[in-house]
Amino acid sequence: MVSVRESPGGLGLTGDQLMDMLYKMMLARAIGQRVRMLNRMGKVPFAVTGEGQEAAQVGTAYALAPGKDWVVPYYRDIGVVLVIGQTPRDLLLEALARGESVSSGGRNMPSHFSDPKLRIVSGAAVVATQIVHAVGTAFASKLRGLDEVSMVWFGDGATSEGDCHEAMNFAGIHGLPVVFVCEHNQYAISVPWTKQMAVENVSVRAQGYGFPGVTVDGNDVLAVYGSAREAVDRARRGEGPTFIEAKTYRLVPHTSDDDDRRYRSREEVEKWAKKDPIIRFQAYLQEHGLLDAKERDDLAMKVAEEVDAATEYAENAPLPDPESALKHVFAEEKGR
Ligand SMILES: Cc1ncc(C[n+]2csc(CCOP(=O)(O)OP(=O)(O)O)c2C)c(N)n1
Repeated sequence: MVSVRESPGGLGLTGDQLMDMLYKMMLARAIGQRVRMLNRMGKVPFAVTGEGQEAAQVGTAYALAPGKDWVVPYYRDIGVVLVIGQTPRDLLLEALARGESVSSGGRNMPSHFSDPKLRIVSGAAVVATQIVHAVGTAFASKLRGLDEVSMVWFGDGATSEGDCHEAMNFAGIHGLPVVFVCEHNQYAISVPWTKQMAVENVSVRAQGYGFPGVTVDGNDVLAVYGSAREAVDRARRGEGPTFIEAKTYRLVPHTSDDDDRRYRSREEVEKWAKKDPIIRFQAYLQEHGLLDAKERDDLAMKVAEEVDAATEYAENAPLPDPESALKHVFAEEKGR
């Protein structure tokens, strides 16, 4: 397993970029928590968020060129879309299904992110279908001779789907500029990873499709970034795909409809809470003299204020016009 513990300068990141990474991780956590709270208040019908997976999300997305590369997230990827340029307001409008939400104007399921100007590709709830879509955008970029990379995120359960194997096979054959990111959070709802794969590291599968696979500590944002940087650089050089397996843990139930006490112990969750990627990164920055306790608390305050302001804005924003419910579903008559 790759565990990059390099000096802050070693990965070519500036102090400002390191602080921005921490900020995006904290913002992703706070937005996830807010969406779950709004669900308990009866305001968001369904919440699916990614608390615990912020390092895997922010570390990978940070290697992309926002607005130029193709971003194909899955439902937990609040950290990904924040790095690419979505705002807390965008995310709260999306969660509350408001008409002005850029994702789908309130039509799609919550957490099905999309943003045409940022090249965030809309996904479906059907597990692993987005992996094929990302191979499609990568194929188009290659055919057109464009210097674009596609990155796609998915869970460990998604690696059992035919779509994942077909996508990897096609990408390997055509040497496509795509990076596969498996956020291995150890469960597919209640099914543990040991019932999804008979290998210790799912990254070994990449070899079967003719490209490199790497397993990384998914709670170490710099280790994740290091492997993503290398994968994106490879893709841009025309050397084809890479599979990154970021080993992490979902600290919250699968969704607001799930009771995780039915299939995992509190001791296990507690054990992983001690490896919280945000606390780890804060400690790392403090050790390197890049963050002190006051700056950390100020950042937490700024994040809380932004999420409050975004919530207030989104709660007051109008719901979609009921007339618009079938928009983009059926072909529209000419002239309408
Ligand atoms: C093809 C398909 N099968 C089943 C489901 C129901 N389902 C939704 S999420 C999920 C678990 C996916 O697990 P994983 O890929 O590990 O991602 P995680 O949710 O753990 O992040 C399942 C089975 C679905 N949406 N699509």
